[in-house]
Amino acid sequence: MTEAYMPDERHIMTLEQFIIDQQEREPGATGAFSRLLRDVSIAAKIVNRDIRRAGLVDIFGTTGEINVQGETQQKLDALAHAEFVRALKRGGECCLIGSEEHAEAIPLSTQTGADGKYIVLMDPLDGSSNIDVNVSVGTIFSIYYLPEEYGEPDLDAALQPGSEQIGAGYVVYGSSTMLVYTTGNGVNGFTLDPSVGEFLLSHPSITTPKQGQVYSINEGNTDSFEEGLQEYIRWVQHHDDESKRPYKTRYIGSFVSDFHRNLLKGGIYMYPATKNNKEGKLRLMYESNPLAMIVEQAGGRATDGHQRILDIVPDKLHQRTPLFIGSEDMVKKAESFLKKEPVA
Ligand code: P6P
Repeated sequence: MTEAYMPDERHIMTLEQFIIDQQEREPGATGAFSRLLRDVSIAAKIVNRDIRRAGLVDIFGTTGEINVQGETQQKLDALAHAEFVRALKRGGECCLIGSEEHAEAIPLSTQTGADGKYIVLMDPLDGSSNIDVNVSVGTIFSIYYLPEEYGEPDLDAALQPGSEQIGAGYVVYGSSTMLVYTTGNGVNGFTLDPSVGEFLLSHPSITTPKQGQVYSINEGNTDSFEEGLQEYIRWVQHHDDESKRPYKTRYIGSFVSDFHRNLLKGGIYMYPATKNNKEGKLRLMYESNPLAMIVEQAGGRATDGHQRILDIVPDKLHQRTPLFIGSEDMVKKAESFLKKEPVA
């Protein structure tokens, strides 16, 4: 008798199955959070499809609109925003969305009648000015509970410090498309297999090296960096075999991509206050907080140069913050220069 076909022994774990397994470890879990994550992953697949076709259909370029950030809105920014809103509205688990592409928070429950209890804050497509030149871009999302005291969700309900996030993640649309997320129990990465349309567990239990040899910053702004930061940049560029300096500079103008590389290989991403961005450029609620949760869960560190990002109490949806994020020892070293502490 011929042997039955035995599939490859590798244990193929889909994102859906992983989410269900995680849910089964949560006593009292209703499945609502799992469904919310499923809704996000569906939108990510649709945005991925749109991005991969961008060169072939008329979705390159700009909408002619200026978004709330005062930046020219790319067609794909608007498309990505619409896809995530549509998926979250259809799923019914989300009651309020905050998006880089929309000036005001978007309440969903009144429109759908659903009683979703999650708030999703997101940058639907970060780094989108890179799309026309085929450089990787990303989606970043942050998930909070709607606090008990709020009947109707409104913006105030969303303005919680990052330490209150119950989930955070990003999608990087690069040489492959990956979804990386945490719910506070470690960080896991899933790679989209386009042949089956599933995100498959490819990077279980991601941890980030305590030390790396890569620094990511726009050195075109050096003149406006505070003195301590200018000293730190000179320090990383100084030759020293023992500490493997000079470090490599890698900065591609797409935060998610720079962050993802540094997360896996070790490194530091810095966007400090500059003359043009006196509060820093990265947004607190839907860029810095979610990736700060991820990096801390992976053993890294994220501050504004002085205080933990996740401790910042927000007062505006689109507020910005200086950001130093990545390998713990590298962020601490940069902070020591910012404090103008004696350099060991
Ligand atoms: P600059 C993209 O607009 C973004 O928000 C990040 O993805 C990226 O790291 C940064 O801004 C690039 O900004 O000022 O260096 O061009």
